[in-house]
Amino acid sequence: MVPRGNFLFDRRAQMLKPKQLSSIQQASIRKLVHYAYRNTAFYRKRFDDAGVRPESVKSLDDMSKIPFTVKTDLRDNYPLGILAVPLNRLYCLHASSGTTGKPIVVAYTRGDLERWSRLMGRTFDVAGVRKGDIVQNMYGYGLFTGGLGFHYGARAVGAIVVPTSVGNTKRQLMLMKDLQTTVAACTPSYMVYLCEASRAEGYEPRKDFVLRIGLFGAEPWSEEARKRIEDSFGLRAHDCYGMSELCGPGVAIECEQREGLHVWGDEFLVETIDPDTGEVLEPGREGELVFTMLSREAMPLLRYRSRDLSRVFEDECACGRYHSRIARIKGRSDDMLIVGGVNVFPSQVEHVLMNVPGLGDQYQIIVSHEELDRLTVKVETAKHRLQDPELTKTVQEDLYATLGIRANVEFLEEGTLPRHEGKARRVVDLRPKE
Ligand code: DLL
Repeated sequence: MVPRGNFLFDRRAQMLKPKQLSSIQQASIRKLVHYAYRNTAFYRKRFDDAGVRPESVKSLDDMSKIPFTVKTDLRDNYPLGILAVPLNRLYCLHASSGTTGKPIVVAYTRGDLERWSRLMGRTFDVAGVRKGDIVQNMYGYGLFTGGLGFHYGARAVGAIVVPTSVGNTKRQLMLMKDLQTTVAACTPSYMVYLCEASRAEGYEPRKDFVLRIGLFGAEPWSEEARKRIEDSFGLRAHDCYGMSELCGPGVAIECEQREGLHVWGDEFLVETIDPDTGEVLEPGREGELVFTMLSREAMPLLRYRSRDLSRVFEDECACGRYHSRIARIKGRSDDMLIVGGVNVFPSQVEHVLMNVPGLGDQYQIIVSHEELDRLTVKVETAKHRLQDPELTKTVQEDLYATLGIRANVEFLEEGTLPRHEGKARRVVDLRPKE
């Protein structure tokens, strides 16, 4: 039996009051702006070009004076162009999982690594992981921040970490049963796949496994996927958010209320902007999240445009924490498909498909162009329903109601579509590139 109780790792930071949070942020932002200006040629030039003196940023009200940093700034300064410390102060490097071109390299000093471990410790703690829990860490170990990030978090709270990394599904399931794993950490799409794979391997997930907590993130997922995972395994699933540029996972986590993800306000400032105009939006309005990491040493990042779309809310959470929350990520603005002029997020398609009884968990979205843009949704179902006109009609109508465009629907036999071990790639865009 796992020991329970009010452990509260890093309690003081978790329970900071609004006034304390805002005074930390006010003091940190002034320090950070000077630090970045003094120690990086990149920010010195960025500020000078914008005609902003570091001393003019006196408080949070002056945030909008600070120019944005974007992904291409990091690419253009590959590999270590925004470094604010000499090389001999670095402890570790990671890199983003970019699919095209050069990756983004992220550098950590010893202090940065300690801070990241502490943030991950809070992530585990908030989700209820305790000393004695057995954590099967199925995020990829390597350049990707998922594997080591979750490893450090498990170590921080004193849980037992099993570093299985990605893949080898049969062995994952065997160890999950034999070691009596209590915490699963992986991408939500892989966990959905584990539901299917465990049954195919003859396991009865609720009987054979004793999972009680899931830490899922690194990609958008839906409430319906959460329900499928929870119903299959009888665990409680928490959404975890982060990105390589901001240290990795550990930026935001759902508490037991699961009404948004708390962003640790003593380390991150979060704003929402209109992705087209850059205008700062009021809390509650949907837009692109922009992050400033307040005490990063190796690689300061000011007002970093995440491309992730969400909302920020600052009202009190029933859990008693005052760190503001972001809503579940809707998707990345650069993952948004424009099909015949209509905006389509892959997460909306998942939401529809997972609500139709009789469909499998795996799907693919194909966009093609034959005179007009065409959207085809391929989804797996049972053999006897492959030609079911009623099912086709239901899926088409539900997709139309949600997306506002007509989609072709193709049913495929179970086991046909590719399975993913890390981040799922659901979209195939066959349109000619301009
Ligand atoms: O995915 C870090 C991470 C690892 C987060 C494990 C959570 C768990 P990157 O590979 O740099 O880092 O990808 C960052 O993934 O900008 C989002 O678009 C997406 N993402 C991350 N977490 C979530 C989430 C890691 N909970 C990019 N929901 C981010 C939706 C997410 N999208």
